[in-house]
Amino acid sequence: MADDPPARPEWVPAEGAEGFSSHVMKGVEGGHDGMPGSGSRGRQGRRPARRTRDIDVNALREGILCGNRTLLARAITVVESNHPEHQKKAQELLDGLMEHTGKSIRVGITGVPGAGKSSLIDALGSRLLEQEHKIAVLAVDPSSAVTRGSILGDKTRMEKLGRTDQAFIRPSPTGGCLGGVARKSRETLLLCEAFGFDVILLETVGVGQSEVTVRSMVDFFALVLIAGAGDELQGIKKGVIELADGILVNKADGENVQRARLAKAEYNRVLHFLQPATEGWKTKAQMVSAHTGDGLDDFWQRVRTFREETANSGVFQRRRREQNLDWMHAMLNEALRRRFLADENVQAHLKELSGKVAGGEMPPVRAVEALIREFA
Ligand SMILES: Nc1nc2c(ncn2[C@@H]2O[C@H](COP(=O)(O)OP(=O)(O)OP(=O)(O)O)[C@@H](O)[C@H]2O)c(=O)[nH]1
Ligand SMILES: [Mg+2]
Repeated sequence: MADDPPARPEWVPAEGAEGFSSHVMKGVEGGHDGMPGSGSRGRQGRRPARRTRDIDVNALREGILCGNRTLLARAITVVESNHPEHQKKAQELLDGLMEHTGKSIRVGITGVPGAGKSSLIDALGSRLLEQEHKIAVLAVDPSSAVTRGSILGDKTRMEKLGRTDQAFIRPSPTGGCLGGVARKSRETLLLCEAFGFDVILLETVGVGQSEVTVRSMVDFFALVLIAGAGDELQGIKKGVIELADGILVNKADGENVQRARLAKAEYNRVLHFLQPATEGWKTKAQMVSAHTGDGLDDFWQRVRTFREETANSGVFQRRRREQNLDWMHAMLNEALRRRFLADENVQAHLKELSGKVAGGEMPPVRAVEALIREFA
């Protein structure tokens, strides 16, 4: 679109710090997913890529470790870049920061659009700031690659957090598909930990696969529901409830309190019959209101108890280890797949074999065997 304005931050807080979460990038139109070598960047409406030789990994590392927000934001931009050279720099940077990561509590917040996730994060985050916590909020929204996601809404719905420079809010990276977005979000999370944020809140919209992905990045996973909408309307499947360590029945204020109470009882009844998401932990539903703040202290107390109990039982550490390994395997799968499909011999035969499989002339397994022989 020739008349598109040049991409630039769509929103900066009143004080306009450069390191703020204001870099909203235009969606990516291709099919790439942010992995190295995965196709071209969308050209239109992008700022020119930062030149690779301008990226000083040591300076970024030092900057992050001494709390420089501008350099943190710059490092995240490098992590989010799809450029293979930037990717290399990003990995070098992460390598040098790993020993400083892992010390936060990672909390995922999911729920259907409009359930009040951003409002809850704003209200809860503001309370936690008063308790001397350092808060980073990351959005994980695969659809943002196309639609720019909900961050445009979030700028108004995280008003309190957005006003203070004690909190850091980062919109969802664009990535083309969930895998790309997930990698970027994970790496951004690590940068935020190295920076010193001790509470990381990840918001994701509860439709499709993104909640499973966010579950695999966090320690405590909260599901936000609203009373009276009916399970079907909320698109909530039993499987999603089974991922949750806590259910928040939000908007329990005004005339809605009674309905929220009924919903809470109903969810607690359902939870009774389900497998808990975390070994040894009993998932419960509770009422909250982002508007009045009711229930937020209770919720945070639950998160703290969860952390204490699972750390004592070793479940906390075990989950983190498993998450790291799962991540490695996911990236290994992706890298192998990419290398395989880029192989000349594979490419030479793929079309013909695909035609045979599609036409029912060859069983898929034989085609796969033939392609793997070509690769080897
Ligand atoms: N009455 C009431 N309204 C609320 C409460 N929390 C959020 N809302 C309203 O619900 C609407 C949606 O809130 P958001 O916080 O943007 O919801 P969200 O889940 O982040 O939405 P998406 O990011 O678009 O998925 C807004 O109009 C809020 O003012 C609450 O506790 N009580
Ligand atoms: Mg939101």
